[in-house]
Amino acid sequence: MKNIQIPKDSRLCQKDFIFGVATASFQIEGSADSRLPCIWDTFCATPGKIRDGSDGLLACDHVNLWRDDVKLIQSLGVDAYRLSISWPRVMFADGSLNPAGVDFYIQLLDELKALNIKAFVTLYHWDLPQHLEDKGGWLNRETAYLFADYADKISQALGDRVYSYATLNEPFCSSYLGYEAGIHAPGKQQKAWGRQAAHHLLLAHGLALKVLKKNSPNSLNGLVLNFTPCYAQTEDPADVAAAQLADDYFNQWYIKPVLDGAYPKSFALLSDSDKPVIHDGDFAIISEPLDFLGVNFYTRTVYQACAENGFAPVDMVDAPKTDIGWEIYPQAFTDLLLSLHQQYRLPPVYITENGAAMDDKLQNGVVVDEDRLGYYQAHLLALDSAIRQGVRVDGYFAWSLMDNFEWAEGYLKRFGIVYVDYQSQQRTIKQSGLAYRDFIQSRKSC
Ligand code: IFM
Repeated sequence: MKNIQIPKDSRLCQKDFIFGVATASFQIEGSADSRLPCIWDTFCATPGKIRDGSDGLLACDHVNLWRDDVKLIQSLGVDAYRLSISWPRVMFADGSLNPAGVDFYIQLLDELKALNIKAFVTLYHWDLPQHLEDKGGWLNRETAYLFADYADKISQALGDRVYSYATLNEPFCSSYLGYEAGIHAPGKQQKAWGRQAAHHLLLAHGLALKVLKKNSPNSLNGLVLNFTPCYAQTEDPADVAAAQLADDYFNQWYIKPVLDGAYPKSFALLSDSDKPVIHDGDFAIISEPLDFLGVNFYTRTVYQACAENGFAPVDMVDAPKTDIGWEIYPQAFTDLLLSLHQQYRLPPVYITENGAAMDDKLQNGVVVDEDRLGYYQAHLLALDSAIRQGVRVDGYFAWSLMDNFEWAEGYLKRFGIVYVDYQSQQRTIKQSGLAYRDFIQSRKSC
């Protein structure tokens, strides 16, 4: 297969449907010396935390190569580029803006604007300044207010350059993986900490969203959440209840407070010592109306009942998987969008991340990643199906523009539609990237 084929009458083929590519600051920028240290610098420097022992000091050297990278983005013919701003690059520890860091993003955004590429900017994609972690990080309520202050200052500085702001990327990962499971920075491990960090992240989102709406009323201002739909292994009521519980814990926990102003009912199952401290008025802040919801989707998880925990994931041994071990199950993408549409009054949705890690090989100057191309083909059709069934989706971003630092996996997993040779920093558009480009191009000429 060499092409992406979507029926011509699909919403995805309309010219105002936005197609883009996405990255995040710590994963591509490098030049750690020109910003303050963040929690991922510390985590990378802790032996055993990153599978290949790597770090983000150079990454894709985007801070130096950004002009070429913007040309690369332009060559893909996309409508939009989703990037994140590094909080520790644009702010000093005293809370004032760092002019050099701000200038980097201003130049980048100006270049995108000159090329008519819409900028989707995320303010927090996990790189918390280390000096804030030293004061408790997301366990400290004050961090939420400092985040709103950062949102205020940076959005004023960036003026009208930003088409869309997302406050946070995937608060599930920052809170659960970072403070409960301990497999992401800052590597803390306690259920109560995960729940408290989640609450403070949601609070930070609500506070910052209000600020963004004031400072940048013409931008689409919202939040990006990741969803891993939960399926029961069997129809046995115990397995069904287990999947439901897991869904509450991993998915609904982050969307329900934002859209309904409350945690899921299973909040009541938490022991008192695991319940987060919630102040009067928090839910009113957290449920500030969104202009858009960003949905990140990669895979699903199947659950069975488990006496100890309530739910336990089942390894789908024979299922097709990506190189990171995630099951390829596009039907879950359709199911997810339909279930969100049924459960909530959704604002317009953008698919802010979707993609696959594959074991790519650069041979004779080309990367033949038919497996990734197949993933995109199947997931775009799954998206088309959800839209045909009534879900409003206005855009789609491939994760990722290019291979980059994949968190605890280091550089071992490649998610890009562009291959990065980390020795030479040479970029090569993979077959999937060429197909994505050709599909976008064909749509424009309809
Ligand atoms: O690379 C990450 C990204 O930073 C957040 N969403 C999931 C991607 C793949 O793991």
